[in-house]
Amino acid sequence: MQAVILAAGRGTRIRPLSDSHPKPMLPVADRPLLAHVADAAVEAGAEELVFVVGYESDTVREFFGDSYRTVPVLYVEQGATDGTADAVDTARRTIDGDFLVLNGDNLYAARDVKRLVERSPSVAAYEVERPSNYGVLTTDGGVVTEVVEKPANPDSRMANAGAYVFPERALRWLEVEESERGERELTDVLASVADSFDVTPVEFDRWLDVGRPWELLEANERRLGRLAQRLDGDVHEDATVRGAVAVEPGATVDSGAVLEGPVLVREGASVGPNAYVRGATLLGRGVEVGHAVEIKNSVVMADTSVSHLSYVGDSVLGRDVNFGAGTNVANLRHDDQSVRVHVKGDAVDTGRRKFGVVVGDGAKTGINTSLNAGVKLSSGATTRPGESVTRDR
Ligand code: TTP
Repeated sequence: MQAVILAAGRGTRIRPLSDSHPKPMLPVADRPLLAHVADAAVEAGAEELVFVVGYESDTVREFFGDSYRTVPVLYVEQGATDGTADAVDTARRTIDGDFLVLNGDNLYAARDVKRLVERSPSVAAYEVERPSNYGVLTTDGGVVTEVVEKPANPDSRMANAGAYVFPERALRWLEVEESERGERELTDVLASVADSFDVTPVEFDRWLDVGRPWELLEANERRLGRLAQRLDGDVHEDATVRGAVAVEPGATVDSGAVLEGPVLVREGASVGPNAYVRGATLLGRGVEVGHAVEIKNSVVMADTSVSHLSYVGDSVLGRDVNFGAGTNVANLRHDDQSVRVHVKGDAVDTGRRKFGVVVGDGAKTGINTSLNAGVKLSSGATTRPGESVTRDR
């Protein structure tokens, strides 16, 4: 069976992290999010991976090449990102037989995807707290009868998790009308499939849709939670390592540093003397953590530098960021309410009591900058020495 993996989106809600990288290529533990999706597809038995790409597609092509874990890889380029049904339509000519569809920005458990493939035709269902925010699956006698978008009075708590195994005939039903948000959506294709076939809802145990910055942090928390201790890099004998800490070859951890897992220190990264890095934290390739810096529960992408005496907590830092000495991140509000982050102009509740900042590629802070909880710095932004930043910039 072929797996069609949708990875053409612009990732507007996760900006600035997607300013120069497609969202599916953002790091989750030791590889891009999209590679976790590809892994799930391969482990579920996919015999070919068809990536639908568009925005910044070269990054995807360079990473996967023409095969992944011995499975052949094809790419189709979606011109305008007109929706998930349009994305599959782009791949139509390459599809032969029943096919699996996965979102390139969702974290799946391979065993769930495997069950989906075994029960074809099928759709992934996931139990959610607030079904009225989702497309809700209505079932009768174990088959899907309807998908109702954002119902006021939902029939169940089973959300459409956006993973499907469609029969080849579904290719005839891709020309659906535009939805309210102006996109041609696979949900509407599912409705046509369900009219002619018995579509089985397969309840997924684990599922995470990575749309916004704090969901990338959560994806990392989940996957770093699977780390085992592996000290292949150069760890000073006076450093302390507790729990699931992985230090890749070519990474260094200096004297007096304390690492409490889960922590992944990627190739070429360095942790300075007396630094304190605690879980769940990813230090990407080439990251430099200075003397007496504390980093907690954060994603720090490649080639970023956090200079001496800084604190970073519950944050996502892009690539090539430079935090000047003494930069401090707040990650908790005085009123103990959960932290809000602006997404496309609206203040959105992250649902997290602790959340720090989101920093775009190449941003630089002056020494002794204070960054308030929930602040976003755009790519290339700068702050002045001693500045206290309480609004996005
Ligand atoms: P979305 O998360 O709905 O869209 P997006 O990734 O562009 O993000 P945002 O809403 O923040 O701008 O898309 C779900 C998946 O489908 C995702 O993996 C991207 C993919 N996709 C396509 O491949 N083509 C498309 O036209 C659309 C809309 C999405």
